[in-house]
Amino acid sequence: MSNVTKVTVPDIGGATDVEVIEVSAKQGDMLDVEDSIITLESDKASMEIPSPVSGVITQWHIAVGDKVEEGTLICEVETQSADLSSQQEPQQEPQQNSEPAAEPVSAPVAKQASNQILQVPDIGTDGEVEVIEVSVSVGDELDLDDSIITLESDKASMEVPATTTGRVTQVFVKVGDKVSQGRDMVEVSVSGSEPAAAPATTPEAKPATKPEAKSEAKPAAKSAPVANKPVSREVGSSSGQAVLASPSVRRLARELGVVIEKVSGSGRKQRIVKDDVKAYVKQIMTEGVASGANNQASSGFNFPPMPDVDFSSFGPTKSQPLSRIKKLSSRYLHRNWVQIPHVTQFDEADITELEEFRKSQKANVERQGFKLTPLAFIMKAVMATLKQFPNFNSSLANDGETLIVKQYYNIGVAVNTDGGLVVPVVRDCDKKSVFELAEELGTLSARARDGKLTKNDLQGSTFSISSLGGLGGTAFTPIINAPDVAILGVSKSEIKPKFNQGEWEPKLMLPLSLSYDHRVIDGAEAAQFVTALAKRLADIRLLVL
Ligand code: CAO
Repeated sequence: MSNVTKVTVPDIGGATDVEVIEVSAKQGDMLDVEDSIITLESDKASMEIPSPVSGVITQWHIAVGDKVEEGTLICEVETQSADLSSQQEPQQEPQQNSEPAAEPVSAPVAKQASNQILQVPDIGTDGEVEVIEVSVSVGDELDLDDSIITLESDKASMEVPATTTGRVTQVFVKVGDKVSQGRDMVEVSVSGSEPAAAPATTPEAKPATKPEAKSEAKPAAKSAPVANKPVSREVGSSSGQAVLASPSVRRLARELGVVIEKVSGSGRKQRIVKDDVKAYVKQIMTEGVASGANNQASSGFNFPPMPDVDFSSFGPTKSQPLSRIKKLSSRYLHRNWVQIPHVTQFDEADITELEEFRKSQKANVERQGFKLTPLAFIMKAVMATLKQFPNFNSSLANDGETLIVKQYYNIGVAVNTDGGLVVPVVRDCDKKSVFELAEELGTLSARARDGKLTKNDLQGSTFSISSLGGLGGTAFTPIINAPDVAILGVSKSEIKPKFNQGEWEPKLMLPLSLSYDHRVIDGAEAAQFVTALAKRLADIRLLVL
C-alpha cells in the first residue's frame, strides 16, 4: 500500500528566512532515505536537508532562492507503508534534529584581564573535524561574527565566528588540524576591560537557534539536517558545476557580483577561499584596465568569441574537469602569453665533456641519496650567465618604464606533476654547488609531485628553466614565467657529427630554447646570453669560476 508523505523542513535551529541554495531532486525522482533533497544557507553555515523517507516525489514545492523555516513544505513523496512507520520519525520529532552544525558559538575563556582565548564551540559531534580554512592572522582586527576558521566534516562545513571584537594576538590552529570542542583557536586582545561579547561566552548565551542541550542532540545526529555529503557543494549557476566554498566566501562573491563557479579554488579539494575571490576580481579589473589602456579594438585584440561547438554531434565525448593546478596555471600562462611579447632564441651546447664528468660522479652521488642529472649543471651555468647579463635576472615594473634588476639568483624549475605543471624555486643558486643544486632539485621535485609545496616554495624566482630533456624533443618555445623576463627550455641531448679541425667528431649536443621578453631584452643580447651559456656548458672548468 502506498501513502503520500509531506516532507517539510526539519528543525534548523529555529532559524527563519533561510535561503535555499541548491535543489537536488525534482518531481518524479526516486528518493532513498538520507538522499539530499535541498541545501540551505544561513549567515553562518550551509546544510543539506536529507529525505526522511524513500519513495517517488509526486509534487515538488521549492525553488532555489526561496526562504524557508522549520515546517516549510518541500515535497510530497509517495511511499510504501513500511517506509512510513520507520522513516517519518525524523519529521515527527523535529526537535531531534538539533544542533545542526550551523551557527556554532565560540566559548571564549578569560586568560588575562584583556585577553581572551576563543575556543572551538560545540560543533555537534564528539569527533574531530578538519580545519579547512583559517581566515585570520595575528594582528587582524576582529568584529563580532567575523569568521575565524572553517571546519569540514564528511557531512558539513561550518564557519566558526568570532564572539568578541578585538585584535588577534595568537593563532593556535592551522589548515589541516583536526579539532574538537574546546580546542583553542585564537587569542584576542579585547579593547577595554570587559569582553565585548560577554553574553556569548557562556552556554546559556547561545542564540535561540540552539534550544536543545548537547546531550539530547547527539543521538539525533544521523537525521540532523547536516547530511551525508559535504554540504558546501553548491550548484548555483546555470553551468551546474559544483564548487566548494564556505558561506562567507559565497556571500563575498555575491556582494562583488562574482559568479563563484568561475573562480579557481586554491584550497584543499579546490575549495574557494576569500583570497581566490579577491584575486579573481583583481584579475578582471586588471584585464579591464589593460584592455582599456591598450585600446584593444583598435590594436587588433578584439577577438571574436570562441565557437560554442556541440562536439557530441560529431562523435562520442567525455567531459572531465581540469585539475586545480591546471585551472590556476592556465590563467597565468594565458596572461603571460598574451601580454608579454615573446621571442625564442635557439642554440645547442656541446656537453660531451660535461656528460663524461656527470657519469663519473653519478654512482657516487646516488650513494648519497640523490640524482645528478644535466639540469644541476645547467642551473650552475645559467646562474653564472645571469651574473654576466643582469638584465635576464630582472623584472619589468608595472609602469612599464623601470627595470628592477635583482641582486639575488633564484631559479624556478618547471616540474611536471600528475596534477599539472608547478614551478618551485631553488633559492640563492649562486651560493650552491652543483651537488647541492642537484640535491635540492630532487627534494623540491619530490615535494612537488607529492603535492607538498608551500606558497613560499613557489615564489621569488628571478629566472626559470623548463627541462623536457628527460622526455624528448628537439626544441620548444617555453612561456615566460612572469614576472621573470626569460625562461630557458632544455630538450634532449643527442650525439651529432661536428666538424672539428678537418675531422668529423661525435659530440653530445644539448638543445637550448631561450624565450625572452622583447620589451626588456634585445635579440642580440639574447643571442649573446645563449652563446655564453653554451660555452660554459661546453667547458666544465668554467662552471667552477
Ligand atoms: N638530455 C638527455 N637526457 C636528459 C636530459 C637532457 N637534456 N635531462 C635529463 N636527462 C636524463 C637524466 O639524466 C635522467 O637519466 P638518468 O637517470 O639516466 O641520469 C633522465 O633523463 C630523467 O631525468 P629527470 O627528468 O628525472 O630529471 P631532471 O633533473 O632532468 O628533471 C624535473 C627534473 C623535475 C625538471 C623533471 O623531472 C620534470 O618534471 N620535467 C618536466 C618539466 C616540464 O613539464 N616542462 C614543460 C613546461 S612547458 O613550458
